Amino acid sequence: MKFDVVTIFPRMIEAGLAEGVVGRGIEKGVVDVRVHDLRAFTVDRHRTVDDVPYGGGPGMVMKVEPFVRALEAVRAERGTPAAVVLLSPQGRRFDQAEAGRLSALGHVVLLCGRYEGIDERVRDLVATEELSIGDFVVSGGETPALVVIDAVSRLVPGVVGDQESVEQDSFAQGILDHPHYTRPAEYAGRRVPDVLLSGHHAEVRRWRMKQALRRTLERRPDLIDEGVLSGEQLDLLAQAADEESD
Ligand code: 4FV
Repeated sequence: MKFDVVTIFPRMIEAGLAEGVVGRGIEKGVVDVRVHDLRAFTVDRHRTVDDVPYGGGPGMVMKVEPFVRALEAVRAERGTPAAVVLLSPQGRRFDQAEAGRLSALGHVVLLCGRYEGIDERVRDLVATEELSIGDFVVSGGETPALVVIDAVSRLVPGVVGDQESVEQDSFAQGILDHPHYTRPAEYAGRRVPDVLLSGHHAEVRRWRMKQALRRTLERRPDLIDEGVLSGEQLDLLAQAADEESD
């Protein structure tokens, strides 16, 4: 999986990718991230990437020309990407399904904004799509870009050691994750559920599925799509619902 990130803060991206499974995925060469400093695509000696907004108002707007030149350079150096994603609050909501879609594209460019916003012509001339990591405002597109790279890279075979754990991730099955426990078996008077100490793998699997469904029902009923649940899951969901109502 290839990523090209265009930003005025390259070190923020490099630092965010230096550790953990994504960092190891990059070391293993399974994920290939190239970071491009937007200022390298300016032509004035002040390396200007922003300017005052037409129509007045607070703050600054990022100029279109540096982004256009940056994309030309990415195409020349790395080939034509399958998608050029602008990270912004105006984008489509990024979620696990979007991560899956991007992970199948092979080569994605991520454009990071700063200041009040980006000249609209970047959307028309450079970006092929726009993604938001949520209905809140952060100070730049770098953190959203790191969120996208992390979530997508985990789906690239060979990045997460145990692929099974990716399949069991929250949302991978469209529902929330089940509770997890490790030693000690008792802490502050709280014992680990006996079923997890029983060694009965089938009962453990059913308990975990039921807990995941119960938690989803409680916290994110919007995620429950009975159409995709198996017969067993529907039974467990009904049991969880009954227990909720008791
Ligand atoms: C954002 C988001 C986000 C808006 C102006 C950066 C900021 C500043 N990006 N999902 N939420 N971006 O808040 O993607 O340029």
